Amino acid sequence: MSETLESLNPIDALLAKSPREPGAASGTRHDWSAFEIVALLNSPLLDLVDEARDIHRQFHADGQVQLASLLSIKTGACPEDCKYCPQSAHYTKKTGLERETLLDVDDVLSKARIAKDAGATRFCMGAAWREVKDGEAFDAVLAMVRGVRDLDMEACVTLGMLSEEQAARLADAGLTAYNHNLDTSPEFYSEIITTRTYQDRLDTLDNVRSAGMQICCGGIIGMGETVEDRARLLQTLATLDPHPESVPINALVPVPGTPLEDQTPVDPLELVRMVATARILMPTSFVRLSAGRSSLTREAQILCFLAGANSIFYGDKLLTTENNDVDDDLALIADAGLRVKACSA
Ligand code: SAM
Ligand code: DTB
Ligand code: SF4
Repeated sequence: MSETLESLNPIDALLAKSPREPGAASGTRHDWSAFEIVALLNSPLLDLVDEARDIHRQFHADGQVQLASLLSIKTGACPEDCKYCPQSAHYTKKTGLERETLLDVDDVLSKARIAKDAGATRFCMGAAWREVKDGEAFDAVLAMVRGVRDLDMEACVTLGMLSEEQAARLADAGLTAYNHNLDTSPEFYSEIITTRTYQDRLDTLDNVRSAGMQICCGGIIGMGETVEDRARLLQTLATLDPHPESVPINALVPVPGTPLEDQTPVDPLELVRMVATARILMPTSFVRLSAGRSSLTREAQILCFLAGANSIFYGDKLLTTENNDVDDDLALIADAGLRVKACSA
């Protein structure tokens, strides 16, 4: 008897429309509805993980995990008011975070070399800026990008908003990817950030794409959003064409002194659902298990790998908060039977 869409279980029915050929990036869908995504996020956990695993195996058969190291090259005193962020100047009185000036190019490159020696293949540099301003500081960042590329590492920066010209200069310097997160749904955005709009973020992503660079764009769960907000974030990402090459999924790190300090910690299984759904929607992307990983057990992290995560931030520190121990991470990857991804820079 042939199956009709109605006779399939809810996940199979939803996915019956999605082509699955490995590497068939042009066959991946960019027309997901929020309704379909909510249905995925709410589906029985093991069915969801099964489906994500299936897609993950087809598109990432090699079982590799990308190790990306992160460095804050300019910390604190940011004019934006992102409620989750310890680097916002709006909350400094309560967070007590010291502001720092831009690090020297040589210091940054020596950190990149250390990261490379420890096994990282991507080096990500973050600045607590609202936007890039042309001048000495941007020139120094361009030199950092060139230096990281000369080390044969992938280079990623996150510097806030960018003009088309600035994006072109970063591309010229050899930047692999630009990170610019949408963080949450368009509807919930103004509850979290009031100093810029969702459209501002989308405009910068457009400029990055026009300059020919990869996009690294994801969000945060655990900020008080609904499942519909999570779906709308994922829908915004999955309807970009092409999809972002990297999708960082962060669990809120509730930093004391920020307005979100008292948020209930997110259930790790919610993170698994988010990872699995991102994997199903964006089969070829790197889905990065990002902030909040240090509060996960080894088992929860392995469940995230099973659900399609294939990248982590690797190094003792994220930007201002602690990250997992590097030896523990290498042991975890080996124990899960996975392999560290070699550099494709
Ligand atoms: N200022 C730039 C910007 O906002 O694009 C770059 C740096 S910003 C710290 C990079 C990303 O880190 C944010 O978009 C957010 O997704 C994430 N992030 C910051 N604080 C976080 C926290 N407490 N928990 C989880 N993710 C966080
Ligand atoms: C991303 O999505 N998460 C990283 C990176 N991209 C820049 C930053 C996480 C920051 C967590 C809080 C902190 O350490 O300050
Ligand atoms: Fe500034 Fe970025 Fe933090 Fe927002 S997330 S306050 S823009 S550093």
